Amino acid sequence: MHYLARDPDRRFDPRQLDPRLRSVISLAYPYTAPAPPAFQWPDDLRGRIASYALGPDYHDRVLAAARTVAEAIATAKPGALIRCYVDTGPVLEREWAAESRLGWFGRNTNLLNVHHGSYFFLSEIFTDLEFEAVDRPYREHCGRCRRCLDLCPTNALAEGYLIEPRRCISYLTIEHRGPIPMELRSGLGNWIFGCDICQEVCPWNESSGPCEPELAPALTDLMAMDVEGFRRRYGKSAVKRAKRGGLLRNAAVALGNSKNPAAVDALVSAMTHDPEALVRSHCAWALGEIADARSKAALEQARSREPEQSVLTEIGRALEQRAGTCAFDGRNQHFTGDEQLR
Ligand code: B12
Repeated sequence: MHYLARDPDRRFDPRQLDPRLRSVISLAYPYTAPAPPAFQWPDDLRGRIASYALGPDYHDRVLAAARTVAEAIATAKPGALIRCYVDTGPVLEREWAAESRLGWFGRNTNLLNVHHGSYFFLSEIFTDLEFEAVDRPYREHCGRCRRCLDLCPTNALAEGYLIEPRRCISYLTIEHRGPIPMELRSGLGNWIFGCDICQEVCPWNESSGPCEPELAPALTDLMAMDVEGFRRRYGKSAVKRAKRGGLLRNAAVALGNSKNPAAVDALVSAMTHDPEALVRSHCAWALGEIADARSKAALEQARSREPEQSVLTEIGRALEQRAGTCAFDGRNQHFTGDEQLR
């Protein structure tokens, strides 16, 4: 996310963008968030997608809504300078929204308000119009609650309203390119695009009802998806940002986390045929996590024909992992040297 470090002056002061600007109008656009799914993970091999990314790409929806407001302003004040933003420009959206009293800056680092929790998008209209400022006191309602901090599986949140994005599942599954750091893979669980844990556990958030299974894609189907299939399924959704390779990488990690032997065939097939080394290497890792005779045989076979060093390294590691694993009830049992002696 190096783009965040670009143009810091413009980020902090929109007048650097255009000196005529005088006001920021902050808009909040609520979205619905289904409850954690009813399906039985890891028996049912489905991946979770953050609720903001279910349905059509929010950028289009939110920008269209902001433009409707902008047009109303333009009609009332012909000739006014008006610019709309959603996520796209160098704009600190939560800070403007907090200044506008749309909510408070929550411990999970999202903006929260008492009506919608944190399930709303932000957008802004920058304008040269001046308004009479009506200030209201800033109140925060997190109190001593620290559920989001305690329940984040990768410990991405810290005291002081801070996030370490490089540990955040949302960052890892959407923005991060390349391999998922080894020590964070298990924390991803079955999240394959974004994550809602720090929102789901927040007492201010309410779900809109049960998560239908079709909102949680079958992971083994995803592993077989080619570029065209990805474009057809996710071309109009925010999920396209992860790109096909990123999404399949995440799905492979989720399948590895499931430790469910029903994932083996799809993983072996993708490790053998997928055109992207990133996907093949994460399939190798996942096979190392699943105690099943087929995964060991497939890893050994792949080792003899894999051209990419990065994948070979993962295959080697996975085979070592398999050597320290014994099949028991179809689930992995990991031993340290001491435990094996007992
Ligand atoms: C980069 C980014 C991310 C990154 C990094 C997140 C981050 N905290 O910076 C990642 C990929 C991890 C991410 C994840 C998510 N994101 Co995001 N993300 C953004 C984006 C594009 C930029 C954020 C930014 O500028 N960061 C820069 C750094 C410098 O900010 P910072 O680390 O938070 O620190 C600064 C401020 O926060 C401030 N600050 C720190 N502490 C405090 C305390 C108080 C009281 C105040 C006033 C200020 C303050 O000072 C710091 C220095 O300036 C914004 C859109 C935008 N343009 O604003 C959306 C945005 C913040 N994301 C959004 C969403 C929905 C999410 C997710 C929920 C998506 C998901 N379900 O997976 C998760 C939530 C994860 C989390 N707990 O934050 C929404 C949030 C809506 C809301 N209600 O708050 C936004 C506003 C997009 C939008 N247009 O709606 N996101």
